[in-house]
Amino acid sequence: MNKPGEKALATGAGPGVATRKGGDLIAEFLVEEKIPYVFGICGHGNVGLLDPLYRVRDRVKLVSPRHEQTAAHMADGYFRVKHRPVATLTSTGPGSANLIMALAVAQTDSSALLAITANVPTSQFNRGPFQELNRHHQADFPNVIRPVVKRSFQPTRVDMLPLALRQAITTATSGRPGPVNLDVPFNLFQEKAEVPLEPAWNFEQRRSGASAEDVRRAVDLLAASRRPVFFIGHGCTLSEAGGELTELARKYRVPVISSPNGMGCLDMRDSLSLGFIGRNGAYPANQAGRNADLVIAIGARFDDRSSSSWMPGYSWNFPSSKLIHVDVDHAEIGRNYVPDLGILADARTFLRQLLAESASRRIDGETQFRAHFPEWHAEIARWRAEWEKYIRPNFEIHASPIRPERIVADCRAVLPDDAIISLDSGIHHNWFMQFWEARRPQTMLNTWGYSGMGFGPSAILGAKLAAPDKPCVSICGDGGFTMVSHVLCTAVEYDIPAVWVVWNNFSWAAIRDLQYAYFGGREHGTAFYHGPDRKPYNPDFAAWARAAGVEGMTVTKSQDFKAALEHAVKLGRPCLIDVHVDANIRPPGTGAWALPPIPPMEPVFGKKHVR
Ligand SMILES: Cc1ncc(C[n+]2csc(CCOP(=O)(O)OP(=O)(O)O)c2C)c(N)n1
Ligand SMILES: [Mg+2]
Repeated sequence: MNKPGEKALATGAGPGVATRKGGDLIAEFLVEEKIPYVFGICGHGNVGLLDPLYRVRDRVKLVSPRHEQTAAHMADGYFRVKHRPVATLTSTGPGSANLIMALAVAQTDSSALLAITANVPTSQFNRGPFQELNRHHQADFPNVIRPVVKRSFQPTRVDMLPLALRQAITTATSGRPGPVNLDVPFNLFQEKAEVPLEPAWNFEQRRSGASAEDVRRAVDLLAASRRPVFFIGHGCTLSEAGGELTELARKYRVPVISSPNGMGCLDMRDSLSLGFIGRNGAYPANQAGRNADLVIAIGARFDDRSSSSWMPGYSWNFPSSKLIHVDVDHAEIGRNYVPDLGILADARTFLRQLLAESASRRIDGETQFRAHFPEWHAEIARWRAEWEKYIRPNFEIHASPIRPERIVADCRAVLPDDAIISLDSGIHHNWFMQFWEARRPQTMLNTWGYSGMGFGPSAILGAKLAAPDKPCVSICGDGGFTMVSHVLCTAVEYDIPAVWVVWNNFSWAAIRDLQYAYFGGREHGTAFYHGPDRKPYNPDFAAWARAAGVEGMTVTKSQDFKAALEHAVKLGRPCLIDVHVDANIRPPGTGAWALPPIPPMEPVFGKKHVR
């Protein structure tokens, strides 16, 4: 996308604009907006756009995965890594319906993409043609997609396309990013109009800050605090606020708790980084959260997983702790906890304002604002030492099947700081949110809000296209990988050297463990078996990979994993490692999580503490 003033109107606005087919107009818009990829699957409804895309194929590459869900996850992954949107293209009806789950993932994790869907010709609206949904309204796909996008546009004439395209990209990328739908009736690709394209805004351009009064109040609260913490989320990452966060945290020595999508904004090797909070968080983070007297939440939601299901004393202690809640989305401010100070602002702008305000508090040229909190840091160091003593020995154990900690440790040892990992939904993710040490922003891609399986193994393809020079590794469950195993074909077809580490525990282990814990230790429908004696079953994932043309390895001993991963990362071709992980070792809960009315599980390490 272009910065303001960087370019004139696309193809020469004003008199002399060529008469173009709607399909060409869309293709040219993608070129003008520097959208380098369309991830899409064909259908009779969108063939009218494939031909215009052929004409711009040197500037907009069409990648066709084998399932629409994967197309949208790829676009989502691309945006999370590069912060630039790409498009998906799907056909009328079922092809577009296959997008829904992946759009929900993008929506709930604030990831922008343009979902171009095709619909039936306007002249056939309400006649019930092939693949029209019309029970309540003609060509009603926008109503199907509505809850999972920021906005759905359905232009019905070619001359409506320029405005719809501009508004679609602007809406997707500005404010809180998210997916946007452009639903195009079939005839618009073919019909012509003499209309200029309109350039879009981009999300860099909207950086609203806090009022001067609110900035002063925030610094007053920080100055009066003795036990402050930052709680940062995807909003910090999206606003590319890592530099400002790091500067502010280090200058005043404010510790940082992070949600998974905020990880890496502060290098997690920094002693100020406390990791994730909640049931699957780190003990020092839960201790700091529940003992803090001031929480400054920036671009972070207090969802159930990062708040121990809002039960006081497990992760947070509002209202006895004060809360400053900063977000670009007013709907998130005060959703679960009423803040003492709610601020509608961009994360980076707000952090810059805090830096400027705290530096300006001078008397005789000396900064009067020296927030170092030595007692607070002594307490945190003690919690960190207790936690380390409890967990560290398990990182050293070699075994077969492999202890989960070894996978996390060896991934960290092998992968460079800028490598990108994607996680899926499942127990493997819990291990990574508890123990992964992200060192750079945009390097840990999590399906957080919607937790959709299939995201991780698919998004890694988009991530690799966004960052071809960085190793891109999907760590995914055996169940989740099976859901989208066709990603192997796309990697081969388009030469995308992604790596999949299949965390093979022969079960839907995250759910199996809930069943064990809540329902008398029984297992039913949550593990994979074969034969009369119910032996654990899975396909031979490595052979499956090889059948697709991907290098495949099986690792059953922890001693072998590191070398296998090193090989995979260096290979320069797609590669899958099937890793047999011990299904019976669980990440230690340090907060709580509740599924009412079942009573919550108490932490196994640490305990509730209401101030
Ligand atoms: C598409 C989808 N279906 C179902 C679920 C519910 N679910 C969450 S975790 C999980 C099990 C995951 O199994 P696996 O991929 O093997 O990962 P593991 O927990 O074993 O690490 C399931 C079924 C989901 N989140 N997404
Ligand atoms: Mg599994």
